Amino acid sequence: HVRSRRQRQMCIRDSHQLHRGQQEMFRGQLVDCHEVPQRLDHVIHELAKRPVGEMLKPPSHLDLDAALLRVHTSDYLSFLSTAWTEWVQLNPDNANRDALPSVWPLPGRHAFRMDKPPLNFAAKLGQYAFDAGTPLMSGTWAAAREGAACAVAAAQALMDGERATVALTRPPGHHAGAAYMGGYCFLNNAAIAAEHLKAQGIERIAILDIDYHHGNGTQAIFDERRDVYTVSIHGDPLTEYPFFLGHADERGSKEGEGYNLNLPLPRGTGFEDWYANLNLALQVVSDYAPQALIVPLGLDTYEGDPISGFKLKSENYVTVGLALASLGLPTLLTLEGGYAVAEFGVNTVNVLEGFQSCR
Ligand code: Q9C
Ligand code: ZN
Repeated sequence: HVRSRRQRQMCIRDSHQLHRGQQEMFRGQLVDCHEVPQRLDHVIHELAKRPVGEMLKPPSHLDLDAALLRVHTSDYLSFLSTAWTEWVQLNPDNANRDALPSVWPLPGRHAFRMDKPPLNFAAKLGQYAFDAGTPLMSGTWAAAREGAACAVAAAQALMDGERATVALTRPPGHHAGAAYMGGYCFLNNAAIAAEHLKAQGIERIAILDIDYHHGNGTQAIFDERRDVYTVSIHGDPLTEYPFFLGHADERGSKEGEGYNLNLPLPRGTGFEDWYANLNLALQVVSDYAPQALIVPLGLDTYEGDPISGFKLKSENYVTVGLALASLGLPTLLTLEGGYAVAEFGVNTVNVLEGFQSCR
C-alpha cells in the first residue's frame, strides 16, 4: 500500500470562499463570525513566501458522494444539499440572512419525538445542528464539499506514496458528526480521509486532534471502532466548547473500547505542559502501530486566539510539526480552527515547515 516517501502536497480550492457566514450566536448576542475566508488567504500568502511543497487541486473525477456517504448519513447529506433553498423558501427575505437554528429536541434526554422528523425547516436546522454558532449560507454546501474533496485527494496522494499531505480546508470539520453540524463544521474532513484510506486497504489509522476544542464529531464517528484510534488534546470540556463531550473517561465503546484517548487540559495551559501531553499522545499512537496518521490541525491553541485559552507561541508550532513528523508515519493534516486571523498563516506554515525539517 503506502510505499515510497516523497514530498508533501497541498490540496486547495478557491471555493472555500463561497462559505462566508455573517454572524454567529455567542453568549446571547450575534457577533461577527470568527471562521472567515481570510484565514485561508493568510495561509496561501505565507506559503507563497515559504513554500513547503507542491500546491495541487483535487481532481474533478473523484467519487465524492461515495466518500461522503462512508461517514455521513444520506438524510443529513440531503438536508445539507437542499438547506439553502429551503431556508429561502421559508421567507424570501432569508436570501440575505444566514440560517441559524433556534430550537432543539435534546435527543435522548426527554420524551421528544425523534420518530416524526419535522417538515418545518427552522426545526430541521435544530435537528441537524448542535449549536447556533454555525451559520449556513448560500455557498456553504459547495464550499464544504470542495473541502471534503481536498481531504479525499490528500488521502489518495498518501496512498500514492506521499510522505505527508495537507488538506487546506475551510470550513473546518472535526465537530461534525455522522448526522450533525456544529462548531463551524459541516463535513468531517478527517473522518472522510480516514474512511478513504480504509477503503483503499489501510487497516489501522490513528487520528490525533490538536485543535483547542475537543474533536467531538470524530470521536463519535469512530466511537465503536478499533481500526481508527482517536486521540484529542483540548481545553477541558467542563469549561470549554463543545462542553458535552471530551472528558478523560471516554475510552470508546463496544469493539472500540480502549481506542479513544482524551487529554483535556485546563484553560491557561502553556506550551511546556501541552507539549508533554503531545508526546504522551505520540507514544500512544506509536504503540498502536498505525499505518497512517491523520492530524486535525487547529491553530487555536495560539496565545493570541480570541476564543480559546491555551498559550502556545508562534515559534512553538515548528516544534509541533517536527514532533508529528518524528513518528515517521504517512501523515495527512486537515486544517481546523484558529481565529487569530493575521497570525494564522504563519502558525500553520510553521507546523508544515517543522514537519518538513524532520529527516
Ligand atoms: N454559540 C473550531 O475550532 N464557539 N470550532 C461557541 C457557540 C464555538 C470552534 C459558539 C467554537 C467552535 C473548528
Ligand atoms: Zn477549535
